Amino acid sequence: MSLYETADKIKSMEIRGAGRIARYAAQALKEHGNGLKPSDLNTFQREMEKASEVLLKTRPTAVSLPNAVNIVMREVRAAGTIEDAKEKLTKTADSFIEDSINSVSKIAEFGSRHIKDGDTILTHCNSEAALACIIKAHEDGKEIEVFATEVRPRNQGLITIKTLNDAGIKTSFIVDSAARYYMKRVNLAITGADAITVNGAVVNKIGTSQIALCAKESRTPLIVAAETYKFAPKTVSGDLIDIEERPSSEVLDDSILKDLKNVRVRNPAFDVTPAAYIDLIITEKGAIPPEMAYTIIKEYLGWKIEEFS
Ligand code: RUB
Repeated sequence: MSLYETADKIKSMEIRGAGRIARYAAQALKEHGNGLKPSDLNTFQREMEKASEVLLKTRPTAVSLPNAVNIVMREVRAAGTIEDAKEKLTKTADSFIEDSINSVSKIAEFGSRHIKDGDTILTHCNSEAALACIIKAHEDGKEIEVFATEVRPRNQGLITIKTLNDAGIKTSFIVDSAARYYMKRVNLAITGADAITVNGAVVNKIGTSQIALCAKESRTPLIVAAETYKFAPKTVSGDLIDIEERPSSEVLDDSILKDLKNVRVRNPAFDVTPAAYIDLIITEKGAIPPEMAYTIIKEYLGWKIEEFS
């Protein structure tokens, strides 16, 4: 698949979910770079910067995308020759993809420890990391039950219930607005993340913050499962996470909307849950309280004050 095809598929959400987006971006950069036949290193590096821009423009919120691109491009920028650049590009992209897959397994292991026999868990959207924890707990022999939301307007909940069904986990499928109704029956909520800020706020699928509010009200713990590359270094120097607003046609058919002259459809794809509503963030390095987000950014994402001020 060409870099442009990957970019189109990320934009149309055929490739979606923060972890998958990051892995596909790394793979696209690798294949694109190896296919280039530049006359000199500068041209190669310039072409790779352009390719990075194409990927970065696809979706604005999941910070795993710029983090993956930066991890790979750091090596391309530091290379001394074209051969060196291609070798480093291949090596870094491959190891990013491998680490990403291993991270999900590690998160599953850590996450499963926080799930008890008899737990009823609510999950929202379709998160590979969150589902890995739930499936691992089931594989560890714990008797668990899941409530999965529908996730309007793109219905990612359908992918979630299929995965849970195939894993043999008893699941109830509910509309998004039923989250509070069922929260009293749930004793744990687990979601993924598209971005985590320096102050421990979690950006995830729209509706996550409402679920967090209901969870807090009924004293149900909320766990976020997220690889370290979902933490956002730029939030250290005050940058906000851009919240993607998607087309109105995802929510309401244009044929209906065209007669409603005073109506505008709003379709934000993500929202922000403050740290105070989150009990634990499970990363591949271990479980941390949201207040420790800065430590992850500093220790694992190579944040340096000079680079970001
Ligand atoms: C997906 C979403 C997921 C996170 C984490 O949104 O909000 O919860 O990306 O997923 P979209 P993962 O469907 O709009 O991409 O754990 O798989 O990275």
